[in-house]
Amino acid sequence: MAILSPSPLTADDTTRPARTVHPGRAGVAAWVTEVAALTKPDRIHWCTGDASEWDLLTGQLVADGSLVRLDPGLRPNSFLARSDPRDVARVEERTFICSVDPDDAGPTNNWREPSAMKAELTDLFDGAMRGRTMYVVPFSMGPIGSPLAKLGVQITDSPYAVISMQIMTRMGTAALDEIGPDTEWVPALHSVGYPLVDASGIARADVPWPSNATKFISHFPETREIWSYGSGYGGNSLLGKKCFALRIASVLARDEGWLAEHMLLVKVTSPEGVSHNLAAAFPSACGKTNFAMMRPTIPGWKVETIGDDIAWLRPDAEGRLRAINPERGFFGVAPGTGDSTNPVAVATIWGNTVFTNVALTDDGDVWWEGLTDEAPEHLTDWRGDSWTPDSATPAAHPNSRFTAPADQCATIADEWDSPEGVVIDAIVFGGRRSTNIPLVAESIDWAHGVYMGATMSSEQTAAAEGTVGELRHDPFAMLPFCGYNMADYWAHWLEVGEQLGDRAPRIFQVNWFRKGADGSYLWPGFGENSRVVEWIARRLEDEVAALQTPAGRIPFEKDFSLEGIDLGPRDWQQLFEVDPISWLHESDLTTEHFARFGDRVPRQLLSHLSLLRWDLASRL
Ligand code: SAT
Ligand code: MN
Repeated sequence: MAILSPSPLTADDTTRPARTVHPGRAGVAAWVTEVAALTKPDRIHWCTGDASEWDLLTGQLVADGSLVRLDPGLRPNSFLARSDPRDVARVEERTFICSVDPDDAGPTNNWREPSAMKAELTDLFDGAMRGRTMYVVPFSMGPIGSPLAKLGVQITDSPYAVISMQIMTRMGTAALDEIGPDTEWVPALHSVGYPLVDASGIARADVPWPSNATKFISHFPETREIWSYGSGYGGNSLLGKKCFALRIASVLARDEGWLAEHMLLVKVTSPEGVSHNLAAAFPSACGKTNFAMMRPTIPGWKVETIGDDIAWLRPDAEGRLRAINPERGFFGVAPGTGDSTNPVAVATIWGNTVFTNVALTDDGDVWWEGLTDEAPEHLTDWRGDSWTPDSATPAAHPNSRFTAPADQCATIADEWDSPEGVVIDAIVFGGRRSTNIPLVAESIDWAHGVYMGATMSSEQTAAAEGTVGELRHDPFAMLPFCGYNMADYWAHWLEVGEQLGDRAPRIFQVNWFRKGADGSYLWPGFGENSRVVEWIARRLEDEVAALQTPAGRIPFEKDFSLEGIDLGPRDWQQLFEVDPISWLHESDLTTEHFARFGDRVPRQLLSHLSLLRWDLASRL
């Protein structure tokens, strides 16, 4: 296996605060002792990650009323958790990047001074685990032993977080065994902030979903530490996911010359048997999971899943970009996942799945809006209340989730857990845009691709016809997940591209959501998106030419498979139209977007913007 560890591109250790948590196995032991002295749990449990531990913890959670065991005949080894209604999602306004210099967090992150944040958190963590078990969860992001993997240890007082980490990561003894005398690992400290005994020894009863009104999801990029307090939900408590694999990993990646991205990974195979691997970033609610599990409608094409949320990409010894999915499970949004939208996901969660905040059927299975066309006559909703189709509120919370092992996915690619990862041939950026952005466009070069990523945006609501609606920029779909200054992150992308040179993957932009003059969607989406994937693959094979426009290189209609869908010539024209007035208006918004980052915006992006304006103005 030949994986290059490139020389650091921007490492500058001079201003970094010293690590207080030390590398290696001895560092783990010392940190566990230190955290136990602070949080004062009754017991410490070192997680092994084996099946008996799963049975023990799920059994305890069922016995104390924190989990409902689903009917084993319908959904074997599967459970339902109902969270506190005040703890149902990531809390972006309570998420902090605690870099020494506030400019290193940048304008898109909340910032706190690291030592002040540590002091405040230390007070909160003092005694936070009284009366509870403290779990030590060693984990590997990426296949155990992969040169692209990274190790972490989560300490948590939430057994729900433990079983979720067991699905989502390679967790337990195998991960701990990877930590040698000098191995770097990321400490990730978590408490729900609900001690069962107070400082004066007075006990209180537990609740099914303990949490605290005070929440902090804090990241210390220089010392590579995570401290999360007060929430038991999703990305707030499964610290391997967004906290480590994106926010901290993006900083590691900057310093070590690779990329930690909010991207799905798929392997696409043509009828001729030629395969390409794609990494794709989409803001939320743009069909990312559906893309990761796409069922092509065009004959002979195959799309296989490698990852649905996060990709780590690193130049290899041959100078190509290789990627792994650092996770080993899916933490998917349940509502809207059904046989008509994503049959692969529905099949994946047949068993061994933890559901959170979905509805319970009377026969002990789960349901949510969109699972079937018709709702059952009676359900228990996500709050635990009786529900019928006449009820005024949804049965499942809109952010209700399934947590399921990736290897249960019928379309999982053989390479999904290969330690050396897969070579990436194309990177795709998406968004929800009723105007301007074509169905598909290829970037002119890497820098233009970075411009496409940096200006990615989605519309909140339907835009007025023919104009640009209210755009929310979500660069690279990393807005809440980049652990450092977003403009520095763009510069890092440009540097990685320079390093890859002509071995760099090609970059494309897609938009399934463009609307016609009559306000209706022009493109059918879902499995029909395989037609776009086909064109991308044909471009990678240099089989088809493309037409250069200010939006990038777009397909010629003759090269694009349209057989079997109802798309008129006018629709095609509207899907790819580049209206100079609307584009000039959008470039004004891009100017405002870039202005937020002051003089840290890379020169190449600014010069692309000026050239674009020039080109558009000449078309008026
Ligand atoms: O809760 S998670 O951060 O894991 C999922 C999400 O909000 O995207
Ligand atoms: Mn995500």
